Amino acid sequence: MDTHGGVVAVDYGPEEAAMQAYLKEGERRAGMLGNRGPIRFATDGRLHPDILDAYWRCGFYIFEGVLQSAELTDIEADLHDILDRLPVKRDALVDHQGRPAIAVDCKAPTLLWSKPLGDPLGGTQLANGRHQVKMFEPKPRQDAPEDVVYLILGSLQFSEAALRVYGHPQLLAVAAAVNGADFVPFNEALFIKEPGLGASVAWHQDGVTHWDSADWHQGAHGFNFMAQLYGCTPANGVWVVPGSHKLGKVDIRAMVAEAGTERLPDAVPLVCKPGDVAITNRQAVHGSFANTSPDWRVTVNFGFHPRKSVLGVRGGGVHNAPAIYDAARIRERARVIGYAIDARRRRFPAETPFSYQPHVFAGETYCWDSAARATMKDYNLLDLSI
Ligand SMILES: O=C(O)CCC(=O)C(=O)O
Repeated sequence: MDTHGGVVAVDYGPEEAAMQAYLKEGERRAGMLGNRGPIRFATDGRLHPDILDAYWRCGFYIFEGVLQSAELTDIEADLHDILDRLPVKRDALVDHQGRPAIAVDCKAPTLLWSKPLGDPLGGTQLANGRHQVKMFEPKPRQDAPEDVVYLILGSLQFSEAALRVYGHPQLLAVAAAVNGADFVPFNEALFIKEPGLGASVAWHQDGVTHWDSADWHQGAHGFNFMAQLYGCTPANGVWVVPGSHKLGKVDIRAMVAEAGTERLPDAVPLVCKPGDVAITNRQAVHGSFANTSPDWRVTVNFGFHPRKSVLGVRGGGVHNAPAIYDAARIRERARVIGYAIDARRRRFPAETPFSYQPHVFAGETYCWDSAARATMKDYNLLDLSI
């Protein structure tokens, strides 16, 4: 499998020239935002206030050089294993070697499929109708598969390398700085954008529960970390409308109508090298285009919420069954943070592990062993989806 490049046999057709100009101009504007650099802490040990300021100003920040090459190699090995075990086609039960395919025995939603270069969500009522406008769907090459997997949910049950990223001490320190020390999980996923095949994710704002809350705020629906295995470019990466996380629920249909194009003029791309990790506010207007470029984009995606946004809230319906998220549910789902920290400690013993305040206060310790592994099957039935 060649995951480092390939032949571009496709482009945006009649939109190609405008698209190329947009990608270039977006990258130029992204470079002017002042919201990227290594994770830095002030002398008091807190996340550097300049980082927090830039994150809250823009709605996203790119942490450079977070994952080192050994970790990227681990993630790539797991990715190859996952890709090798995918069902041969949508609804198939076996992989290309005739083995039971990955995830076919899962109860929770896991593999999400799309037509190659398609937009499976835009303009539909899926996921609460949040993807208001359908994106342009370039024509795939003739020998393209009928469907491709573009998103894998509950991904930590399929990749210990991704689980270890989830336990990264500096990223968890960022989560505590943004959401409070008692931050809680959201969900985890792998976004896979194969060159010439990868689907678009239509413009949207995440979040369902708090748009009309009296105590709504710019961080009410949490954030996602987006760790990049191969880096990402304007052509294959996520785009964000800076500052849009502060606006409340936005009429994306009107934005596109006003622009006369889905190439939203204020949006900018996340541009990352391998090992960079973006943090993106879920309330920001964001999306990604079909990947007609020659480059793979694989994102290890995982989100966290402020506990206050989750406790006692009726959530779900998008990622799993609706339910009221009580303290027991949160505690059960946050086990995975404990497992991730321990899994990471075993692989990277020289690092100081993150100390997750709710576990420390409750006197809970977690051990990543075979019994813990067994509990990960369908763990995402308990995602905290707000
Ligand atoms: O990775 C992508 O293309 C989309 C990511 C996204 O929409 C999200 O994390 O909410």
